[in-house]
Amino acid sequence: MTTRRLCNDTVRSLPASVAIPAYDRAAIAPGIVHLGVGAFHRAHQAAYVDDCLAAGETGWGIIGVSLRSPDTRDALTPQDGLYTLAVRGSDGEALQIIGSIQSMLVAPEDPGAVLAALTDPRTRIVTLTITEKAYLRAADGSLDEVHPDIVHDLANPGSPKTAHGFLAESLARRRAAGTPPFTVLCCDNLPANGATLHRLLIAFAKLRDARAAASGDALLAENIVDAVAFPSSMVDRIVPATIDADRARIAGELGVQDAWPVMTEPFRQWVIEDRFPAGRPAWEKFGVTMVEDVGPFEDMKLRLLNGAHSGIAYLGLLSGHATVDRAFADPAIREFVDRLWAEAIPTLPADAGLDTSAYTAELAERFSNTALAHRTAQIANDGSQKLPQRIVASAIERIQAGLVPEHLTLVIAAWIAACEARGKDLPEAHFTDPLDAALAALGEQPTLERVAAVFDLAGFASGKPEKQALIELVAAHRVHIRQGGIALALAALGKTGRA
Ligand code: CS2
Repeated sequence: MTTRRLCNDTVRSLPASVAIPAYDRAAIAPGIVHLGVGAFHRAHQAAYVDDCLAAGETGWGIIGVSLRSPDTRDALTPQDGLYTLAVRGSDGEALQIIGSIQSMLVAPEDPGAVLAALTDPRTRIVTLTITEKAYLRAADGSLDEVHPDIVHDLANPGSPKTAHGFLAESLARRRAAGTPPFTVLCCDNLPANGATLHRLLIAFAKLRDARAAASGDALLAENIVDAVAFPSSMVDRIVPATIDADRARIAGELGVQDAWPVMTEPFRQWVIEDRFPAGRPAWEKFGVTMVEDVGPFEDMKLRLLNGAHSGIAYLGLLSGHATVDRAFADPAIREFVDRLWAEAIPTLPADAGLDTSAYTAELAERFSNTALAHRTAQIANDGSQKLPQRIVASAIERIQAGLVPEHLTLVIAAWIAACEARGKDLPEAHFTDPLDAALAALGEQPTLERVAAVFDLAGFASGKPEKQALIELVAAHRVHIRQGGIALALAALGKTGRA
């Protein structure tokens, strides 16, 4: 087995079947700082940017920032930022070396270096994939002002920990230096993701401003409202976590080691609101859809793809299925997903030209991709952060329309049951959730009280008149799961009372 690494020196000697960056990496200037350089970013935005660089653009290299762990930097720096993207379809695997990430920074090691990259006038776009929980929202969706990291960042603006702290401080420094602001492009699975981050950042900036008022600093919050663009975007590509067998297989095919290749599917989609005052790569040349309002696309993706994903994950885990394709091949789960879609589709705007039949047909094909081995436990992580936009929002709208969101609420009940099954039918840390400690502290309770307590903790349907009806539906499913497992809960569908 080879010990040579994939890097600038070895990339030219890879087998001809492997696509390599067809451009001079040394001639590329950085233009994008990306926060959250996980596998998703490397399979999605970094691949689109790589296409633009290959087409001759030179000003949009990516500086990757990890807000927490050094793992990705440790894997990629010895490889000059290069890594393999393995595109796995039912007809085989295509390998491509991506060259768009030029350098990597680890925020906790050197926040000053991250601020330097963010304040560099060449940085004109900041993209983010930091996962839902890193936006630090309280149960009601507003900024969690008492979160220890927010408190830290307010007290130490020059050495932040959070995305909010980095964005606020660098925008303030750019303004002080007369450098125009960068565009902030959120790429996380949140509804109205750009507007949501904009709102949270203004709340954070107001807290900063209140502290700085005494020293007479200019108001940052106003600057963020007036001068900074936050286009929303819908991102889509399924990216299962890399396992050691993938590393071994890729090393065999490349003839050199890649410490962290990224696995993905052939499908990819990116819909972006076209508001980039400081310029942008010509993404539209590579299949990116530039629109005025991304809302309908975002809702369709969150409610149909991600909603079904969460359903498949929790129902799959409770039925003993380790991967999405296996769960989706289970006739009971397959039928459930079709009905879940039937419940969610009427909540999407009818006049936005969405072709939901074509979309769900394509989703069914993507979920059946056996080459991906996308683990149900991976999707099960952070349910409390994901379910509001994937499931709860559509369930509320169904009740508003006088209909019963039976299938949608079963996903919530299955989430609760899967959380409780850890350490019993499922391994202890099979998946995790920011609410784990709070959930564990609830202790024994009757089902209805427990479901209500979980809703309160997670902020599901917070302040909505439909909340109680949802709690009752979830509790009824929960009783069925307790009595006869997920099979009984599925068999009972269609027999619950009207909302
Ligand atoms: C998944 C998503 O892990 C999850 O929660 O639902 O990561 C999903 O694979 C992507 O959003 C697809 O674009």
